[in-house]
Amino acid sequence: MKAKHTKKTGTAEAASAKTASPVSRKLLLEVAQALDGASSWILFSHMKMDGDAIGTAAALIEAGLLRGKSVRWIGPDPFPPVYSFLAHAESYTVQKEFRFSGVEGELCVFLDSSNEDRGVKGLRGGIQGAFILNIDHHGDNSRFGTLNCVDPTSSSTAELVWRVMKEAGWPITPCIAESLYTGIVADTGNFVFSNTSERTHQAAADLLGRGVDPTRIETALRQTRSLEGMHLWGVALERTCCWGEGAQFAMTWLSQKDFEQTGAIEPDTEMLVNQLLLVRGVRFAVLFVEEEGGAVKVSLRSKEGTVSAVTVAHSLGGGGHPRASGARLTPPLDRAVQAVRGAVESAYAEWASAAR
Ligand SMILES: [Mn+2]
Repeated sequence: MKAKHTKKTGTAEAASAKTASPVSRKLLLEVAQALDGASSWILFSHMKMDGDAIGTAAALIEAGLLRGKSVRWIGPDPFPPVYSFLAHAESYTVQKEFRFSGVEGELCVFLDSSNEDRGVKGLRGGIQGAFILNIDHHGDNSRFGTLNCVDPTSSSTAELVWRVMKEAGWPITPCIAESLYTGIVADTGNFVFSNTSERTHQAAADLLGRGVDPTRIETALRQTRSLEGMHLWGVALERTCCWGEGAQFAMTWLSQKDFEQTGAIEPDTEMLVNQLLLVRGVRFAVLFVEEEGGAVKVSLRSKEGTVSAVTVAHSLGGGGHPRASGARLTPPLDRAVQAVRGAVESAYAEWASAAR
């Protein structure tokens, strides 16, 4: 995105142009029809499943059961315990490999996955012959589905699933509402990220009207940090350093040794990278986490008015959204740091020359 500095007009047209959805009402209905036409649904969650992936799957399980479907929910990674307050959390099964059985009437539903490899390993080829429904909001979605419902203007896959249900007139029970609301707050950082639109708030208002208790979700999701995790954040925050033009890039890192010394675990790093954006003047943040196997997980966050996080992520073989992306690099950690700093700087040079 070559977002030049445009003066904010604050007009309604500007706001609606920003959020005009590429997904038509007709397509929303086609999604509902595809779901209704199948007798059994297999829901796939992507690796390192997040609140959006989980919330949408939980909502669809409830909707599927209400519609008399048999529903399975699988993914390659363990279920993050923080989301176990949601209904149907216990239905999730870890499955590393998947081969489509070829049963008629079975629908494979990918939620919040920009490509099928983000789902269950071995899927390529393994899923031939299946009807794949791809519901997602990642701009880099590879449109791998038989039916693709992809909307990068949607804050979350949950917001998109809400539109499907509304358009089709499906009942949105309190349990579906809570699941979808959780997906939305997870992906918008409680309605503060730039993906938050008028439509996001309309969805939230509708869901709140169905009995969602936002405090229950906030307590379950965020007021759950372990003491070990807080100590790990302390280590990472103390190491934060800034560089680049106007010191607008910030980074920090965590090694396996830091996890050992604090007793923290990898999920404790969730939301950590966002804290770096709290430093005055910082527009781009990077967190490096050395994983157990040695690979280096890189999390990228970007504010408006600088290089996009997904541009940098793509140059590193990763993906994601303009404002939040990630990649996984080979060890050692210090070489990954050099590679990412170089990628940020060259993407910035290109962005700055295009913006001038
Ligand atoms: Mn999402």
